[in-house]
Amino acid sequence: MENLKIAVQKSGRLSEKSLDLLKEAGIRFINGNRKLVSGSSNFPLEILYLRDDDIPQYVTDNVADIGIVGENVILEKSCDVEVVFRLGFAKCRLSLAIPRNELYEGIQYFNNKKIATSYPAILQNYLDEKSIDAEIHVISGSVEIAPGIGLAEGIFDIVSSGSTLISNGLKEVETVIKSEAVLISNPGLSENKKEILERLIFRIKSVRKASSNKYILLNAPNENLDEIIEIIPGMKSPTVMPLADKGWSSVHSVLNENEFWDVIDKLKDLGAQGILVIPIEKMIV
Ligand code: PRT
Ligand code: ZN
Repeated sequence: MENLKIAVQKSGRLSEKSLDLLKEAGIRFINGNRKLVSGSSNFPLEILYLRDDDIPQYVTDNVADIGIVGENVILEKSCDVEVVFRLGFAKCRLSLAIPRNELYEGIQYFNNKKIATSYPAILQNYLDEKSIDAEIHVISGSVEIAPGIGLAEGIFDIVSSGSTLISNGLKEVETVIKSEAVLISNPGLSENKKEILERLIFRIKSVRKASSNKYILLNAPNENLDEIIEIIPGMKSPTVMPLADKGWSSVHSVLNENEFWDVIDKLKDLGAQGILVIPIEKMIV
């Protein structure tokens, strides 16, 4: 059987999380010391370690079938790849920033100004949309120092906590796009590779779902059992077992993390006792 080839960042902000994701999906790597390629002993997957900027092109050219990369890189390069799954890590935004003391009254500020960036395509697109005529200065790193050394009046760069901007005396004035790590695929995968990709996505979803849900066990007074069951419906319906103590039942169910505290409060109001909440490792629905 053919292997599916996945390109991940060799070293950088996406590397650990990309490999963790594959590990959580139960995939074991052979010689996982990030040489150029490593295989898996238990899943038809080969891992290619590359610079993040090269990943979209490798996927377009079929050197890799799929890849994990920041959405910002895809948008900048406009390659022929499909985003098949949003991964939710490495979240950041691409923003325009200017020196802190400048007065900013709107996007017209940038008319006839110089903006330094490593993302000229996304920026040009945005400026065109807003009918702003600015000069784009492409630099590949340390964009945030450009205004300080007189290279540009503003910058367009990745922001996450915002502390890099602050420590360079800049303020964020427009957020242009939001980005996160995404799983991309070549649009023309063979049936066999598509099937492996689906299995991989299924595993990732199961792990994700499990981590956002908890297993809950509690003792409920029988007179409030119906109401309690309504609050924690679980995957199909909760398991209810009588306790030796008459008038009480043990209820087991699954609870979404987002509604956790709300539900716990309601359960306590309904007389639930001995509430135990346990993490779930995997969840197949
Ligand atoms: O060597 P290689 O080319 O593979 O890596 P790289 O240096 O190009 O990329 P890397 O590892 O820095 O980032 C990979 C991806 O992580 C990016 O393409 C984004 O999708 C995502 N990401 C998430 C970030 C950040 N957060 C981030 N904060 N990428 C860069 N930064 C930088 C930003 O450039 C700025 O200098 O961090 C600084 C801002 O951070 P704050 O927290 O001070 O606002
Ligand atoms: Zn890069």
